[in-house]
Amino acid sequence: MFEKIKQAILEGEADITVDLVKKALAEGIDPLEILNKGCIPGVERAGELFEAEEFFLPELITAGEATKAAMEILMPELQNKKTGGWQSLGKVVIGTVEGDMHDIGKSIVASMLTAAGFEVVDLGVDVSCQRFIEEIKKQSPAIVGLSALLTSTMSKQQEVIKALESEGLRGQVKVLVGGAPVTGAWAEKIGADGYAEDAVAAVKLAKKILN
Ligand code: B1M
Repeated sequence: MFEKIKQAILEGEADITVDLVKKALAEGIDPLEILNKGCIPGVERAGELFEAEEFFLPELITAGEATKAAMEILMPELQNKKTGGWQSLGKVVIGTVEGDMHDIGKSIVASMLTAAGFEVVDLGVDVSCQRFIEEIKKQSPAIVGLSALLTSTMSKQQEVIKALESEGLRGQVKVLVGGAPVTGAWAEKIGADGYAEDAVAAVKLAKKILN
């Protein structure tokens, strides 16, 4: 089943992907397992083929769209894991930085944080530094999460941290960074409070940071 989902994503077949994901859920397979063993390997393989120039942009786009279609089914399932008597662990404002349109990983992180009990405000993609600052002032989150998927947009994470400092807000909010090109060394260099390599690590780190 996971292999079929991966293949459907690689072929950019959104409808087939959705059918397979629904079938997997009906068979009782854990939504996180479907994501981690079917969807993510599919879209990542598309990236490898794009890098190797075996895939072109339209194929990368359709693989991304098929993944997003699958996520529309899987994300509510992941969030439903939230238990009754819910009490927020803290508010998180999250977004993909300016100039960057990649939203799949950021949305997974947002959903997993929600499932873990955080109150998440997802600002979407291509979020300017100014917008982050405005939302931090408005929402007073405990954590701001900055996602970057392009080496050329990583510097925007640093820009937000600098703006938080110049606005006198840095002491009020913890900064969590992530995204494929981001590393722990980069997080340390720019003065972030933490770096997580995936959504599970992001949840652990968010809990740790707030302790
Ligand atoms: Co883009 N793209 N893309 N792309 N794309 C990459 C990132 C790339 C590595 C592909 C490649 O060449 N191998 C490459 C970047 C090279 C670089 O800068 N180092 C690349 C490029 C070049 C581009 C364009 C420039 C292509 C072009 O136009 N010529 C263009 C840029 C557009 C823009 O943003 N301005 C572009 C466009 C696109 C699509 C629109 C077609 C599509 C995105 C669709 C969408 O998101 N709606 C797309 C896709 C799908 C990819 C790849 C194949 C997959 C990304 C993805 O969704 N991965 C990607 C290759 C790759 O990453 N292997 C690639 C699955 C996802 C679950 O993982 O996003 O890493 P990821 O998120 C993980 C962790 O990183 C972490 O947790 C997530 C869950 O485990 N994480 C965080 C993420 N954010 C976090 C935040 C946190 C903590 C953890 O705290 C706040």
